[in-house]
Amino acid sequence: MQDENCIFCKIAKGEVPTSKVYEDDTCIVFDDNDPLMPVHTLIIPKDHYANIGDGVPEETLGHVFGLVGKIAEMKGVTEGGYRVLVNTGDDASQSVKHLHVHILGGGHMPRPND
Ligand code: DGP
Repeated sequence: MQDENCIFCKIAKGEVPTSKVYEDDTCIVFDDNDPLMPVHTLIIPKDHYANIGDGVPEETLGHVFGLVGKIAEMKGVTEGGYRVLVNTGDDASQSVKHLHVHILGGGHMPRPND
């Protein structure tokens, strides 16, 4: 399942270069190109789902979220802490309509309403 106009599908297929952190059969993980924090990394399934509510198989969701701790460790943010974020839809300002999980860290982050 791919969307030929989707930038993250192109990254998943290796058609667009990116700073890859990790890859397996189901997911690719790469650094965000507009980082909000010193560590800002995205985990995506290779298959195209517009967002977390777009019929993503539980196995795929489990795999995506199961990678969070491993990637946090690889990026060196386990001790200091990190934030896991999934923007979904327009009210959350989701800009790329392909499910992605942000891992943010490397410094203190206030709560969104602080
Ligand atoms: P969101 O607002 O949750 O949809 O965040 C999408 C993120 O994706 C945003 O932080 C910037 C990042 N991004 C968009 N296009 C590219 C790209 O081509 N390469 C990389 N590495 N990141 C991208």
